[in-house]
Amino acid sequence: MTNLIKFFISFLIACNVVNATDIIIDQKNKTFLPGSVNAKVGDRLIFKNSDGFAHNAYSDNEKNEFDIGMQRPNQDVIVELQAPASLDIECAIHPNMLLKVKVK
Ligand SMILES: [Cu+2]
Repeated sequence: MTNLIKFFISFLIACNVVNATDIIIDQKNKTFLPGSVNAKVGDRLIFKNSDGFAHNAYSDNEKNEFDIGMQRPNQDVIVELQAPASLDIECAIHPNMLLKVKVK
């Protein structure tokens, strides 16, 4: 690999880190707020829990698979988005909760 290509790849990686956005997703009254967001690879979802009981968030999408486990009230959990995809994120404790994330 030439040095120019190496430099260019490093530059792209650096740009992605600089442009990464933290997207806050609250969980309140058994609802993800907001209920749908647009994001890009490298962005971070910051899950908050404003309810007085535990929540969860998980994704079965093969490119962005995660399960944050038992999330206690007022606990923050961070998930970095790995690949372009349309995600349906659900709470294992409350099956009616749904968060749609479109990752570009
Ligand atoms: Cu929940």
